Formats: sequence, C-alpha cells, structure tokens
Amino acid sequence: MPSSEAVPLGLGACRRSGALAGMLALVARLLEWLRSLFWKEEMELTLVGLQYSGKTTLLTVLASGQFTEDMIPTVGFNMRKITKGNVTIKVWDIGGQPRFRSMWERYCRGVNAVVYMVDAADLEKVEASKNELHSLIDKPQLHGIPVLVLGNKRDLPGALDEKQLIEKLNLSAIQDREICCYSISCKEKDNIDITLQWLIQHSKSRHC
Ligand SMILES: Nc1nc2c(ncn2[C@@H]2O[C@H](COP(=O)(O)OP(=O)(O)OP(=O)(O)O)[C@@H](O)[C@H]2O)c(=O)[nH]1
Ligand SMILES: [Mg+2]
Repeated sequence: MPSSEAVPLGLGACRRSGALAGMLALVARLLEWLRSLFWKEEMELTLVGLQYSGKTTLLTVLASGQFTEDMIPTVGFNMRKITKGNVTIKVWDIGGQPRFRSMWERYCRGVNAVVYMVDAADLEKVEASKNELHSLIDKPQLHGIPVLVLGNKRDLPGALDEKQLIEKLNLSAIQDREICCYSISCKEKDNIDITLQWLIQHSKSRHC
C-alpha cells in the first residue's frame, strides 16, 4: 500500500478514542470539582427602583424561595448576602420612596451591576420610573456599570412585556454599557432562574 494512502481507523481505534474522551471528561469533572472547593465567585450589586416595585420581595425570593404579600416598605436600605453554589452575592436593597432616591447613586458606585426594578403592571408610574433610571445612569460615577432592568409583576393583568418595557423606558438610548431587560414575577417565580444566571455571569473570581 502506498504510504500516502489514508489508513482507515478500525473499530478498536474508535473504542480507544472513545475511552480517551471518557477519561478526559472525567478529569475535567474532577478539575471542576476541585475548582469549586478552592475558588469562590463574589459580586456586589445594588437593587433600586420606585417604591412598591418588589425589590425586597425579589431579595427574599432569591434568598429563601418564599413570596410574601405583606412586605414592609424599606426605610433607608437593607444589605443581604446570598450564596448560590460557590457564588456569594452581596446585595444593597435601597428604599424606592422619593426621600431615599438621592441615596441610590452613592450605593451604586463601584458595584458589579445595578438591578433596576420596575412594577410592569403600574402603567401610571412607568414614566417616573424611566426618568429616575436615566437620571441615575447618567451620573458620571456610574459610567459603564452593567444594568439589568426587571419588569416585575408580570402575573398581573396588563403588565408590560419585555418589548414594551424596552420602548417605554427608552432602553435602546442606553449605549454606553451592557443593558438587559427581563420580564419577571416574584410571585409566580417566573424568570427568576435567568435573573440569577445573569447575576452569576457578572460575578468575579476570588481565590480563597
Ligand atoms: N402580584 C405581584 N405582587 C408582587 C410581586 N412582587 C412583589 N409584589 C408585591 O409588591 C409589594 C411591594 O413589594 P416590596 O418588595 O416591598 O417593594 P419594594 O420595591 O421593596 O418597595 P420599597 O422598599 O418601598 O422601595 C408587596 O405587596 C409584594 O407582595 C409580583 O411578582 N407579583
Ligand atoms: Mg423594599
């Protein structure tokens, strides 16, 4: 047989390469397990938005999986740490009443992400919510910080969907940073998983 001719791989060779792939997958899994033991991810984020939009509710749902109807309005701010797998998320939850809004910017400085909560079913407040969002992210100190906009209460009739929120909040005008918008329901736990996924993707590695 001329040496340039391709030699077909026999069944044995296939079996050998299959066994090798299996072994490599096992080693990869072992490395991933070791990594999870010694590497932690952590992030800091700030949760802002008008009062009654559901910020503290989201925090409770993320931390305990429980939805509560009778929430107390946040006075000032709450800080809570949530651990999911090897990711620890430190969350600043700031009160949304007008008297607390001047604090928002200070608590947003230097965080990995800002989560901006909107009551998607309260159509009367959408305009005010848009104005607060744009005046917040126009602050030079917050330049470039990724923003996740959550249109909460999608379980209620007439709630705006993602497309409507993007339009009503004029999100396409925001060009200087990463911006993402999800329609969620803390009550029905709709899209809480993708919200958490987005947050985890914005964490940073820390060697412990
Ligand atoms: N139907 C419905 N109600 C919700 C949902 N999420 C939160 N709520 C209700 O909305 C109300 C306000 O929730 P909070 O979490 O206190 O709102 P907040 O944004 O923290 O308000 P402030 O602390 O005043 O800024 C509560 O009665 C919640 O039960 C939801 O997904 N669906
Ligand atoms: Mg609150």
